[in-house]
Amino acid sequence: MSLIETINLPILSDERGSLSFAEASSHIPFPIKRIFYITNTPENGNRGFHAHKATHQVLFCLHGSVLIKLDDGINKSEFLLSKPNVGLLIRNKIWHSMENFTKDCVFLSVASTHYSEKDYIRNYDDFLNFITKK
Ligand code: T46
Repeated sequence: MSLIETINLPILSDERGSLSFAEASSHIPFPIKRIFYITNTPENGNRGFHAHKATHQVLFCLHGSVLIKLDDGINKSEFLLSKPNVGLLIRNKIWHSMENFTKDCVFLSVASTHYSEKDYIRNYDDFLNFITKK
């Protein structure tokens, strides 16, 4: 089973450039509580390797590219994020990593929660225990 759920944003291009937009609860399937972004990534760098108990996110790569790997404890999927108008939905309880960043990558996440370290599961065995417990 594929874990890939992409969101295609409108893209309005003319001689001045390209404009995309996202609205909460229509393009983004949750009320947005937070955004964060990552820049200055070393070539082929990796980040993530965790899951969230409650947070849903949509990830975007506004420039460059990054390979996103998803794992629900049974199924694994990969998606190369490389188009500024294409987002990748990561629901809660999905182990994910961001790998092979290009040096010029501009990575953006819109998230459904405020930041809390308590929402993170950073150990893979803890993740498997969390998703199998009732
Ligand atoms: C995720 C992936 C896609 C904050 O204080 N506030 C924030 O909103 C965020 C996102 C992070 N932080 C602090 C927590 C750590 O001390 O920033 C530091 C680096 O965070 P982390 O090592 O979790 O970064 P990544 O790139 O591994 O993961 C990030 C997000 O944290 C995470 O939610 O799903 O991007």
